[in-house]
Amino acid sequence: MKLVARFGLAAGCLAILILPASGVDLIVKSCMVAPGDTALLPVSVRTISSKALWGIDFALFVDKDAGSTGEAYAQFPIRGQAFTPAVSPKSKDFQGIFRKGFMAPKEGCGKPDLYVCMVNYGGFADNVLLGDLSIEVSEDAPRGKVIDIAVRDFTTTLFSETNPPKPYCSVVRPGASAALAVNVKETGAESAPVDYCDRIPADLQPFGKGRCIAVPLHKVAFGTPGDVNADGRISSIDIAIITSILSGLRADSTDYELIAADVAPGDIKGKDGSSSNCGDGWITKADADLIKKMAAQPSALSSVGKH
Ligand SMILES: [Ca+2]
Ligand SMILES: [Ca+2]
Repeated sequence: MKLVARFGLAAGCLAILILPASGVDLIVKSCMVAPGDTALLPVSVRTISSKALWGIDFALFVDKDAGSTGEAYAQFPIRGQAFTPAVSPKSKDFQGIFRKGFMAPKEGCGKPDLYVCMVNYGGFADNVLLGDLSIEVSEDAPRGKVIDIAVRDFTTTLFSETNPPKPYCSVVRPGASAALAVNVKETGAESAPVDYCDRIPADLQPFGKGRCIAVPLHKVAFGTPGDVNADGRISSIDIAIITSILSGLRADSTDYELIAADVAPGDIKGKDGSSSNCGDGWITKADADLIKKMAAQPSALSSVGKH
């Protein structure tokens, strides 16, 4: 099998990843969000192939952890808006985003909280932003906690043409699947393996930024960007922690610490204007510098990224 070597520096070490020459990386960035606010998680893909990505679908499951009232700490909005596509469909294209329509799961499978399907005739651009996931976080979500957005296999059901439609065939679907075009014609698409990335692939590491620590992907952390120890304020303690992360002295950093420390290059505002945050998926000196600014001037984060 033809193999492609991908090189990069991760956690200060030379990492050489050997991956199949064909496939798709599915990248869902993590986000820090205050309790009671809405998190926006950018979803992007890139094709590890010279062939164009034609279509992709994936089923998402949110951790069901809940507070004393029984309300889940994090969930997709009830009415639409759980996924906002960033790719405009052409006449033949298809975009489907479902929260319902799945039958009781088969053994070993679950019922997804959200299913996203996108087909783009002629292919997507490479390294394309597909859209943004919206996730509502409850008021009683505890600061410092992290929940996961998983991609897993699921059961779906096909319906007959009767009125009302009757389910007639239950199908187990892979958690994520993709189709690559063999050529530019509308025939010959082939299925491709999807890697739901836990970290941004090392070869996408920003160049010339010095030491880079990869931040966990597809997670929502409850708290304030830059408040690395989740004590409700940004202080010298947070500066000390990110300094130790960057120096390699804190190898056992938690997911929360890493997501909270990834503040640069700037913020992404929530739909309601609240301060949500998605860093670039890497902790570098720029993050330490910005946290130092934030400790001295709490508005430093919101002033970055506006230009
Ligand atoms: Ca703090
Ligand atoms: Ca960063």
